[in-house]
Amino acid sequence: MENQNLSEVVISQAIVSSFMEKLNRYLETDVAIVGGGPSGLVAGYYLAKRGFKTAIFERKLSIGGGMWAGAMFFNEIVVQEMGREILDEFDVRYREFKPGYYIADAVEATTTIASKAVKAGAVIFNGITAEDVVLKKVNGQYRVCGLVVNWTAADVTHMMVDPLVITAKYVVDATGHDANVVSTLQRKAGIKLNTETGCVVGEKPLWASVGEEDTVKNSKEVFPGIFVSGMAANATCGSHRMGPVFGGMLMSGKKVADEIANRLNS
Ligand code: 48F
Repeated sequence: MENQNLSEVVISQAIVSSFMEKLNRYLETDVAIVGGGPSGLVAGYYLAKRGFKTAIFERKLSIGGGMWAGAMFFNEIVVQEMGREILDEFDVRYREFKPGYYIADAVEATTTIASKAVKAGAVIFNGITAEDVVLKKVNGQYRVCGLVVNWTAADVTHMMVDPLVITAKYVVDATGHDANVVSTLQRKAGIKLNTETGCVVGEKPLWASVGEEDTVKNSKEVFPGIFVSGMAANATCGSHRMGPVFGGMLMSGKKVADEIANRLNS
């Protein structure tokens, strides 16, 4: 076979035009999810599968958040009975370790869940950080209406570069332990959140069973237009971390997707 005479210009044109077309398409979206960890990816999958225009913004190059490394780099994850239906839905292989405790390869779980989310139609923008939200008065009430995003590279190097805006009917804070988006919203706007104290309560020390139950319970709309999921839900509402057990994370993403889908359909 003859060597293809490659044009560097065509290669660059393909990337630039294709990315711009994608970004343009998602400047207005149904749901903007911040964080491509397990809860964000699962939420993205269920929303996209239902036909909603869904974008996931991940500040790192790699998606998967805390799921790649299992625990202390032992790259296996534990999923309890509660999350087994999600492993089945995504075709992640697992085996029973003890009754009610399932073990899966962390890399298979991460790559398979991410792949299914993308194939369902969720578009992932990696290397992009959500630095703020769009907050407007709609019918006399403040509401989150989108995200303010910038290249992570600009953020890390503290370059003064103005951001772009993604408008969204709903935003999901799936940023993990820091609950970055909701914390920024509260700090800047001083608004009252739907939590016990009206503020971001903060994460409590590790308690696996309570943390796992709560992460699903706490996955909800905490201010008009913004939901929290996964560890961000517990950090926002003041519950425990749970360590390397992932059923709650996965179910939390599904719950948020179900609730947003109901709102968008009503
Ligand atoms: O931390 P992460 O995996 O969140 P999660 O989905 O899952 C938590 C578990 O991994 C684990 C646990 C389970 O037992 O406790 O920690 O709740 O993923 C959060 C993702 O959000 C990204 C971050 O890089 C990570 O991939 N992220 C955080 N802040 C931003 C962000 C931001 N401002 N903009 C974009 N991405």
